[in-house]
Amino acid sequence: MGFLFSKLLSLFGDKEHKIIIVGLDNAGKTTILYQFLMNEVVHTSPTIGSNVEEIMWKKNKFLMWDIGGQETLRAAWHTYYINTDFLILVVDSTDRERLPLSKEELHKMLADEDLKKAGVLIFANKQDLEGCMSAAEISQQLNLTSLKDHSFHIQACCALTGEGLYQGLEWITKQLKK
Ligand code: G3D
Ligand code: MG
Repeated sequence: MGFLFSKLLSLFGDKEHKIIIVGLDNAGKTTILYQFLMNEVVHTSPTIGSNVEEIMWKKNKFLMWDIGGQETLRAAWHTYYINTDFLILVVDSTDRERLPLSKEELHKMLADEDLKKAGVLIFANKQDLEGCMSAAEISQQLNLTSLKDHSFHIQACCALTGEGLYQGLEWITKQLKK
């Protein structure tokens, strides 16, 4: 019965896909989540623990988890990995100093068994700020081409205006059809 039900649901394109949004504190994760949710900028405060919201996009239903990125919280990221379809890594494109740390966290996460099948979307956020790194530069510094077992995509964006965010979701939607 459960199988039949989930089969029926998938026929209607109603399966819920789990996405986790990770990245260092201040990268823009919560701003992105709430842009997707209501297309308006909210005033965020540092996330303690996590926020979760259901987002519909082109008949696809996503359950998006925004996980707090402070150092003490990063140790708990792995508890969210199970059944994740997509991992969104948000990078503050002006934060050159901590890009190596983002890289380290990304490669550590992707080595986890529970994320073996997850697609990876990187948001090169804060493209509105002067002196920010380009998506190409971030891609190189994160060593994305070394990701042999995951499909990945990097998208430049500005979470404040929403620019680029839906191109990112579009990539995710395309992956679902593969
Ligand atoms: P986090 O959830 O990853 O920790 P937040 O990050 O979403 O809380 O955002 C951290 C700060 O960065 C916020 O500023 C937010 O407004 C800002 N921010 C997020 N995205 C962008 C962007 O694309 N451009 C610019 N210029 N700022 C952005 P405050 O001042 O509220 O701390
Ligand atoms: Mg947050």
